[in-house]
Amino acid sequence: MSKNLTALVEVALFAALAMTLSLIPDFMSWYTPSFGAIPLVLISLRRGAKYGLVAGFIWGLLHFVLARVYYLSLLQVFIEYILAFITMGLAGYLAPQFQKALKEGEKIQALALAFLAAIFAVFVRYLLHYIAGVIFWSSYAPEGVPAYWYSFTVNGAAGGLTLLSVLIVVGILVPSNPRFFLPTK
Ligand code: 218
Repeated sequence: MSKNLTALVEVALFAALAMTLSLIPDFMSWYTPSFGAIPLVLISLRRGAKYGLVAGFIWGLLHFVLARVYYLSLLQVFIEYILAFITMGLAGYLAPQFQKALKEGEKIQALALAFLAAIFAVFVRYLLHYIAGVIFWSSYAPEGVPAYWYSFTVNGAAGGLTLLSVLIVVGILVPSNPRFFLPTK
């Protein structure tokens, strides 16, 4: 298989894995972490931003296939199920520096870059959910709670827990299995 095709097959597999993890937990709560962010950051650090953004796009599209889209308006769905999921691939923009550090045995620097990539991607994604929360989800806020605060608590909790789960896995995988992040083809 050509390098391109190998990377694309991986992207499809990791997007599918992300969607599978998105089904946990199976009850509705906007406070829960998005475990699908874990494979998304991993494939982005392995293959770079171009493939990471494609993986994020597929992950978002799979929500439509499985009828897991919460629809309030067209713009809300575009922001939260297309844009927000694509942005998880932004982690891949640090992949070249991260992989260079790994190859040169700069373990601490590599880990720091991987963490930074994860923080950046999760932050941008949940910033989009925060903005959508203020604009579109304010009617779900409890009596007397302002929209900006309601959205901050919901998306801050979910974003924080999502980031924590990604950092734990990245923190284990980078030192223990650096070769995952250095594809040979
Ligand atoms: C305050 C609030 N409630 C709900 C949402 C919708 N939201 C939040 C996080 C993640 C996702 C994507 C599917 O997992 C969605 C639709 C919000 N933005 N704000």
